[in-house]
Amino acid sequence: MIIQNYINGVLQAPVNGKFIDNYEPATGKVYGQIPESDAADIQLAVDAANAAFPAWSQLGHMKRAAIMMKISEGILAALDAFAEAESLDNGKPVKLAKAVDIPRAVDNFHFFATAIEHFASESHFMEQTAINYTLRRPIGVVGCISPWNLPLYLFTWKIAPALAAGNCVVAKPSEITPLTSYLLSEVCIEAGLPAGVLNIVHGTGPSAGQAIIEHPEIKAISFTGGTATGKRIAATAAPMFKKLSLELGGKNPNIIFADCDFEQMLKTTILSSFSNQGQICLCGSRILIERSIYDQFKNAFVEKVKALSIGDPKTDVNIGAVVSKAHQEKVLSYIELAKQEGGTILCGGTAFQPVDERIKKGYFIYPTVIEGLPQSARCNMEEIFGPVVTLQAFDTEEEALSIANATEYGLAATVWTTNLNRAHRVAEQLQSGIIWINCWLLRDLRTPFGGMKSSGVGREGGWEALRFFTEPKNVCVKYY
Ligand code: TXE
Repeated sequence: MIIQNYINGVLQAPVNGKFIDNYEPATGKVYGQIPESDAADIQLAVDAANAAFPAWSQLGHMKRAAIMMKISEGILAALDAFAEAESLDNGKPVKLAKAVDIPRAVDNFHFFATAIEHFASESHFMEQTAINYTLRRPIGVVGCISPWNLPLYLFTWKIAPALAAGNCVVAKPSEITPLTSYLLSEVCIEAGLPAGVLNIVHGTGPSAGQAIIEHPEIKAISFTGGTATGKRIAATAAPMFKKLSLELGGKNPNIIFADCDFEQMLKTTILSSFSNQGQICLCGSRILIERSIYDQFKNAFVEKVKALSIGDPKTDVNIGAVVSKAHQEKVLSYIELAKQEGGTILCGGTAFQPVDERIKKGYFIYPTVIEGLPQSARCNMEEIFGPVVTLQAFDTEEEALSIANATEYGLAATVWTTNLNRAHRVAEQLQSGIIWINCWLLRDLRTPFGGMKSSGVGREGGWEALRFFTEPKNVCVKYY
């Protein structure tokens, strides 16, 4: 499978003719190649986007929405093929991609296509003097850069609002998981998206990604990825006064009070710990448990974790492969570090070595539960982004909050309690952009999505995304 760039409506090889290998994480084998694009391809994409912008921005939101609905329907019609491609590229179970990733990409286009039909701006009336109205116009050419953990899900989460608002887009998916964005370019062609409106350029972060960030005609950047990359992007883009939306890492607390609905909490905590092999920025990687139920929780949780099936993501398993050899090594090194830091491995703790010939060289890690680490341990402070969680006991609500807020991150938090007063009190004091009470990953696409502290800048979702991708302009009209 040789992937191509989608620039000016045409599938094409990179200008330099160079390609890089693409691996299947479940087998460790190269199964295809992707363009190693650089600044020359980004320039072609920016030229195409600039040329397409006047017509696309003036097409009218109803017509833009109609094309976006066709893209949504095109993904839905090929849902199985998209899900299999996502699993092949990322290592996640096909059933997860079918249930979550691809339906969400369908929804992203549907949601923002309809949202733009209801988007409105404000007016401010000055008694007997003047009326102000705020025009919200598309920015022009914008850049969208996405990571490998939820490839099509996050790619479309950025592209859809940008297009709906009337911008033209230069987008780069992660070089580790490019396949579904390539399939998306085929759907866009079939849906009749005008040439140059969306350009998908493949390649590495330092080459194609950096060229997007540095390009003076790309006026806004929406990025999801690691915090270190986010810092680098901000350092380049801020002096150019680009609009920035950064969705970065997390080290999310999952706070379990003794008065919770134990069964519901246990079932959901398995998912919030290990869905997508723990590679979701919203996973609850630090589990904080009220001391009176610590042992009860630990025993029940570890028993359930040991029962999770791991293996070929094409089959009916709970846990597939992690995304790459390098990532497998990074996660395993954190498990070694946890031992050095004095932690006890309650289950997992090693790579899974399959006997099945097809996946013998795949990148698997047993779901791992660690206890006995203080909050100050690196394994409790740094984002591991794999199937690894730590357990910590707390005695009081104040202590739970102080542990929860002790990291540099502030993306998401989960709270389990049946005490309504406590739920609201704790939610108010948690330093997180997203808080789930008695649930996890329950998403309404209209809500503001994003983190505080080192977890990012700005919010995505609903009106927030449409506001990000438009430039407000106040017009003050005096009358006599
Ligand atoms: O992500 P990167 P990596 C965390 C997680 C993971 C770590 C590193 O802890 O272990 O980050 O992962 C592009 N200019 N998350 O290295 O590098 C890159 O090509 C422009 C959390 O894989 O941040 C890709 O498209 N772009 C996270 C995207 O940035 C650049 C999801 C993300 O890659 C660039 C992924 C540059 N200089 C990792 N350098 C989450 N919050 O969901 C890289 N890129």
